[in-house]
Amino acid sequence: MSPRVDVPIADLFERARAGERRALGRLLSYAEAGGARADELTDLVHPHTGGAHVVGITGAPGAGKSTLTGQLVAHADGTGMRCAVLAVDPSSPLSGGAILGDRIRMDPVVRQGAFIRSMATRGHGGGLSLAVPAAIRVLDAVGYDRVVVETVGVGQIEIDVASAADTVVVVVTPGWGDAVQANKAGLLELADVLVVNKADRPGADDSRRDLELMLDLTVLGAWRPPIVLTTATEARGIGDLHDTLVAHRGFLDESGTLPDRRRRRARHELVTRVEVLLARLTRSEVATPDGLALLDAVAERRTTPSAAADALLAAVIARA
Ligand SMILES: Nc1nc2c(ncn2[C@@H]2O[C@H](COP(=O)(O)OP(=O)(O)OP(=O)(O)O)[C@@H](O)[C@H]2O)c(=O)[nH]1
Ligand SMILES: [Mg+2]
Repeated sequence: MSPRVDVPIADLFERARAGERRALGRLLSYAEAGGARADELTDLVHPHTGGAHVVGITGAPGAGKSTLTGQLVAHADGTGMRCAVLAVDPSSPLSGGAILGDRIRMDPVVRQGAFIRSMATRGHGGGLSLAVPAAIRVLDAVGYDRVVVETVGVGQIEIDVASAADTVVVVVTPGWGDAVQANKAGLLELADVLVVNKADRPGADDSRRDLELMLDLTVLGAWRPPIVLTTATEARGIGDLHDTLVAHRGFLDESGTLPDRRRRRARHELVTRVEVLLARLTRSEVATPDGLALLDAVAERRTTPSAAADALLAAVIARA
């Protein structure tokens, strides 16, 4: 039994850039685990990022996101585009089952030799909110042309992924309910491209019309999200979707929107980082003798919660 050698991150990065998948896998584990190693990694790869087109794919559970992702990556690969997939599931702990399910549905991805990685709730404070952008950055830096991030359309992680993506694809299925739900959840506001998947089922054209109506009622910028009909299981509409993604990327470049998006991404990531940092410092400060004294003072009503919070914040800032 040989002890696990601690390879420097810079060496792993060089090996990953040269196409070594195991090295890339280790880097992603560091990104996922967070902490000092993840920060070191982020600092190392940051100058090498910006080349990949980051595509977020979201939508209700079971809408066909993984099947669609598989087909999309297979198609892109056929055009000579190298893709990596990050499958993010905030609802389940990482299990063999989840990975296996994704791998089967993304069979075309695996067959093409594209890189696929699953991420679940495991991770550091702030968890996926920091781990996802960190992992995207690694995949970008090692030279993938397109990084596809699949997430289930619920909750905060959606906002995180949308902020990290250049292009956000929202997937709905035929039936009025799905489009309305997506609208209510605020997903339509995030969308750059809308997909009605399972177009083999009745009602796909109705869904398209419903979405057009919702878009008519939305204040849009220079880009009106195109609506693409797909049947992922039969690889139909995939070429259209691919072309639409390429067109959106072109729009971002030509309209000068890309720097705005990247600034928005930086803002979101920085704010999240500081929030996570402050939360950690606050929890440790409250466990110090001074912190405990503050808790007693509030509990015994010798001071007010807001005065105690101000005192705690001052102590955290003094220590930071
Ligand atoms: N009829 C039909 N079924 C589809 C289509 N696309 C996907 N499915 C099926 O829908 C089911 C869910 O597909 P997935 O690709 O796992 O959907 P998902 O959105 O990734 O699901 P979660 O990640 O669990 O949220 C599977 O049984 C697919 O075979 C389609 O275009 N038509
Ligand atoms: Mg899926």
